[in-house]
Amino acid sequence: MKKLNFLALTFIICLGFSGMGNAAQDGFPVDLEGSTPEEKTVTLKVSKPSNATVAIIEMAVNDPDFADEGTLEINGSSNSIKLFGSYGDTSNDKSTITISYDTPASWWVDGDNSLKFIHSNTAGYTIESVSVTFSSGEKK
Ligand SMILES: [Ca+2]
Repeated sequence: MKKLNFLALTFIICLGFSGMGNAAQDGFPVDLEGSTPEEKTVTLKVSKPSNATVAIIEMAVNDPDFADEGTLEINGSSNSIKLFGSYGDTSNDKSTITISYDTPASWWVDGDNSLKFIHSNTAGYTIESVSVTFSSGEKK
């Protein structure tokens, strides 16, 4: 009977987390399809494990069709990702695709993180959602 209760509880917790994953994120979508230069900063809360070495940031982006549309700064200008580098391909015109970048875990803090999206060239892009996964970098 105890085991059943435990399973039920696990199930409820999983449901809770999946519900959170589906909820609209504060500050998103980040719409940067105006005239350049423009920028928007959003706060993203993450849970960073103490042994994390790598943070994989995954973004659903609409219209990442050029290599040099802008920049993402994570907690300051010294931690920046070029948008969209090799993902920037004209075949992504007006499409939403999921892209991901490996970043050093040291760029991130446990709790609130500042993500500054800068639009510097082209017609721009929209970031629809962002998620971050931490890894200890050990081979599995
Ligand atoms: Ca674009």
